[in-house]
Amino acid sequence: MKNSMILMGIGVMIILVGGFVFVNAGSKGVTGNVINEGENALDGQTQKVVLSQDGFNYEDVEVKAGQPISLSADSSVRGCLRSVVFNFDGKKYSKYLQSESDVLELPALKKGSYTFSCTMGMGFGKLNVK
Ligand SMILES: [Cu+2]
Repeated sequence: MKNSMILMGIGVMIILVGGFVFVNAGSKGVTGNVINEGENALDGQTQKVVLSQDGFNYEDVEVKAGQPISLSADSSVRGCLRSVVFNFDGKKYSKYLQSESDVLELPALKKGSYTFSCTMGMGFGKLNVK
């Protein structure tokens, strides 16, 4: 009798824990950082943008307006260009993107063309927001 109660308790626990994990995983797919490439990004989602180097500068990148940006740099970006700085309305956003997994979070932007550079002001790039 006692054993079956314990077993039932364990069963309920497993269902609760399982349900929690399931719900958690489910919500992750909806509200987490669902990342899409540029134009395919859906409303409210973070867009992933990967910087590349082009000569002494950055290749221009294009993003959608009104959605936060998650920016990283691929292996073509070398030296001081791995340290980027953006200036939006007098607010600075800067990070040293040491590896390809380092990310600089940028806010949602209005349409326009924004210039950015390495923190030394040597290499430049254009962020086109459409
Ligand atoms: Cu530089």
